[in-house]
Amino acid sequence: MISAEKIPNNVGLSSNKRLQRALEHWQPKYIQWWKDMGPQGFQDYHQVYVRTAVSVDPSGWAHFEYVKLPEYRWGIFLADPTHDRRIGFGDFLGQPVWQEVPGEFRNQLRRLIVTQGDTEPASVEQQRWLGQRCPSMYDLRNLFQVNVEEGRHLWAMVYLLHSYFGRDGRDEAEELLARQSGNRDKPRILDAFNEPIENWLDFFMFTMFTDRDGKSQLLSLSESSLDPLARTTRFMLTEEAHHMFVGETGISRIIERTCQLLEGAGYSEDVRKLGGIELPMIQKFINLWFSLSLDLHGNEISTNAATYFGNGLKGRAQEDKWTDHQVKEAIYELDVPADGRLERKAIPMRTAMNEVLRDWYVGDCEAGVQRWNKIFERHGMSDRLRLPDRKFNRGIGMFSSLHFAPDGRPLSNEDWESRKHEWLPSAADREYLLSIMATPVYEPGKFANYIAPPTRGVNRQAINFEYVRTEG
Ligand code: BYC
Repeated sequence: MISAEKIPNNVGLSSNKRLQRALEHWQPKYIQWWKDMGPQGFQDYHQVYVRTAVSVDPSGWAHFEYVKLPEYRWGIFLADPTHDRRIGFGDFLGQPVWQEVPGEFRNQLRRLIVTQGDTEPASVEQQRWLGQRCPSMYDLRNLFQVNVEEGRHLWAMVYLLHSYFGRDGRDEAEELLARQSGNRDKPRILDAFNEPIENWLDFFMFTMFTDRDGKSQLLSLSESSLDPLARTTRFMLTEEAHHMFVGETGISRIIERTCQLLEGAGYSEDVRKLGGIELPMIQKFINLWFSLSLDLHGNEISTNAATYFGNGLKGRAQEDKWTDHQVKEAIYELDVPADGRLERKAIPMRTAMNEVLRDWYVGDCEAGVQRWNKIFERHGMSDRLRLPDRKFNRGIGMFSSLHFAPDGRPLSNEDWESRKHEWLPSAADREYLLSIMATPVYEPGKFANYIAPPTRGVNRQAINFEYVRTEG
């Protein structure tokens, strides 16, 4: 039975019979999906200390308790409405925002919501085996926190589909549980969400870089003229921040530990011999997940993006920081491959909206990498990590048929094939990572050898708090 107690919400669920009926049909399928495709081995006998959103005010969205994962209360929340909110960009600038979906934009909005929704369960599927290889109980709990919140983000998109898209929306909601990450016949929509995440270096890089694409896409959707979409995504951003924290601090702790191991051995030892993760390996995983996440922003030149902007469906991150919100005349300059060279070209900015968002994203990633580099400074080491050039290893967009080194130098096919494992993880790298993660660390307060403990625990609990309890 669907109830406000089981599904905390601020969308008037108890008085909305139509939505209740739709969710009553969908929810059992969701739970079945969670059991089949969610965290493997942690469904029945474990209680996890997680945060549950029970309202959108500061005291309500971080309510901590022990929960059995399938009993998590996935809620539906919209950020508080803005009084007299007006459309902030595009051709309808200044008009009141929409509380219903305009017929002429129905397909475009559905596509955006389905694409966003598809990524959420995909990430849970990608991460489902990680609990078996976790570096500590603290990290195990953070993994599950991220997983349940991605589940809630799926609920957020399903709420929109059920409430505003009628029968089509119901069908799409079912399909969101039918596609599967990495499945040959029914893959997830966007490429990065079909990549395996089999070790914790992948996981931390994914939450650093791919969740940050989540942030940039959610920022741009939170500008939408469709007010329920804007309010839903605005609230999702509060949770997304924690996911990026998990990624950024996870990598910080690996770097910290590597520096400690190097120091302890007088900088002469091979870090692998000490059971740590060497810096070139960390760089390779940056190269991989940054480039995959750049792809998630779509083609550099995109009429889809121009249409979304013109129609007011998807804006820019922090649209109010721009002065021109219509962008009818503005141009954008970018390097376009032509006859084996790059040529500077000016294109209408509306068609470059994916690239504009990518610029914002690259800046946000760059700041994160600089924070990592501070760790080397503190240790008095000259090593530095860096983002690869944005043309490197691209699978989507105008550079996808060409090859470039991480510094942006063009490469022939042969050079690329012979050198790519200098820059991207090889099978041997992955094998090594699995070997040091083969034995999970489940003892409170203990950490795997390759990662330093965090500086503090969750919700002011101690680092050695029992974040995951096994039922007796
Ligand atoms: N993989 O004109 P274009 C998150 C396709 S992450 C495969 O550039 P558009 C999260 C495209 O579908 C954020 N295909 O497309 C993070 C199109 O195909 P068709 C997720 C791709 O629409 C961690 C064609 O190429 N949210 O939340 O302007 C954990 C032409 O491309 C890809 C969103 O993505 C790709 N990477 O841009 C959990 C927001 N890229 O129609 C969650 C909603 C492009 O020709 N989505 N294609 O067959 C969008 O805004 C847009 O769909 C995209 C693509 C920016 C993704």
